[in-house]
Amino acid sequence: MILNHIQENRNKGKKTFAVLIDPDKQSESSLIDLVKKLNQKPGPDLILVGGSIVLNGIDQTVALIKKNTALPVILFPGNALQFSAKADGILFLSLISGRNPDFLIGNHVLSATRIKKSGIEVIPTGYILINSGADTSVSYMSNTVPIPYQKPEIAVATAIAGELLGLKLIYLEAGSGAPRPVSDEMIQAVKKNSSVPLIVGGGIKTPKQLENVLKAGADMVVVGTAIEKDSSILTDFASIVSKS
Ligand code: 1GP
Repeated sequence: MILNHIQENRNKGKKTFAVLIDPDKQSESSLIDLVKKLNQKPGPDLILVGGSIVLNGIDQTVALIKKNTALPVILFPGNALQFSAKADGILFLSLISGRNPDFLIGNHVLSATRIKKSGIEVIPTGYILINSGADTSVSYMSNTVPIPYQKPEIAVATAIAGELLGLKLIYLEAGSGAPRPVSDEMIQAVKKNSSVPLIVGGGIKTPKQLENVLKAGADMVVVGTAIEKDSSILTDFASIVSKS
């Protein structure tokens, strides 16, 4: 079980490393090459698949990834269309920093029956979008306003609300390709005030940024763009996570 794995890692003081694959940013051959690199050790613990808008087929992408790796593949859907029963699990995201009912319950209703029937692991996740200096696809596509970068107290209150609603993970998201990751101060504040595992992603491009995010308290980190641009950083990033 994926959630158990993240929780157990956290209980042992270990961090979890996830690589995000956006199906639209890969050709079939580049995807196979990337997945082969992800299989090397040290490497990620799991693979997330999704994006704010995905035009290529999620199902084919997941099938191709599964064919080339034994790593768990988790859906990270931008909307109800992004589902594949071939995945091992799904982050069932509530966009709790936003006030758009479509991303709080609408897409969930559209996809719930199919997800339940598939039997894949469902991980209820509080998704909190932070303004990290640029407009992001997720903010535009979800029609929600992110939490201001310098307002950790709003992120904390939002994370607490998510936990009280029964969500099992909190994901602090700067947005894919963000100019900078979520601040250390905000990560520390959310970590201090929540007891579920904390995921941090968006804008992590350098070893130093990765170290800071981990040191500030992320239990799991997600890296997409930096690895898409240069997969040679993978070993470096994976060893930083495993030593943290
Ligand atoms: C985006 O948090 C993920 O949803 C990863 O972001 O592409 O900036 O690494 P990057």
